[in-house]
Amino acid sequence: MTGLFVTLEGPEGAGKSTNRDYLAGRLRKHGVEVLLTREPGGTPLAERVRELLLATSDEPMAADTELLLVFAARAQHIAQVIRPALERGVVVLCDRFTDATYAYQGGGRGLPESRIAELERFVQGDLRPDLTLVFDLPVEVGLARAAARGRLDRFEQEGKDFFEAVRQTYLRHARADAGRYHVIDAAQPLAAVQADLDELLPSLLERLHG
Ligand code: Z5A
Repeated sequence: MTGLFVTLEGPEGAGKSTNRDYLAGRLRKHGVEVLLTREPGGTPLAERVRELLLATSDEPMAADTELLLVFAARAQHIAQVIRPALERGVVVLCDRFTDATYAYQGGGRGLPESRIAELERFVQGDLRPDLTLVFDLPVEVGLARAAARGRLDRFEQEGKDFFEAVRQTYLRHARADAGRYHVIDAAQPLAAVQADLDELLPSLLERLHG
């Protein structure tokens, strides 16, 4: 039996973590085994790489260094956590994955998509998410939510253009593959976002048991 690999994506403050926990609760009510994880991170070693990626520093991080660190953490996460869970038939709910690399290192930093695609093939082989939920919202709304939390990390200190490019990259990828992506209006009140997730639940359960 193989599990289901579901990723949650979107710009800052889109509600990915909040809704990942909500979806996990709904699935568990149906007796489904769920594993919650995140990127960058998801294992002790990958979490250390996350710290490097998010920390502000006097030494600027080259865009290629950032890209390679993201994929180094991902290689560890896949080997230690994601593949073993999927092989056990578990539903993996992952807060960000390679779509974030296309959005942040591709759209935001301007690295060529072909370079990201090459690393994607190298690190992931044929592993791709079965479903990607894109929580979409205007950049200013997300940044306001992130700012309300206090101290900003290295990414959150980027300007509005960076985040607009991130958002547009997510939307472009979603338009190109309607079978894998599901875009959710994350600017709605939380209850409305979660009602949208409730509507998705039957098809998720069907994919799992079908
Ligand atoms: N990154 C990268 O560059 N390349 C990669 O390949 C990967 C990642 C994988 C860390 O990610 C950084 O790594 C990220 C990109 C980069 N950039 N940054 N920064 P992260 O996911 O840990 O960080 P994040 O995007 O900043 O997460 P976040 O701001 O915590 O967002 P969230 O998880 O989407 O939101 P949340 O914590 O669920 O909600 C934020 C707040 O909004 C919270 O107070 C909620 O109660 C509130 N909220 C949520 N939904 C609503 C609605 N609908 N209405 C009102 N308020 C709401």
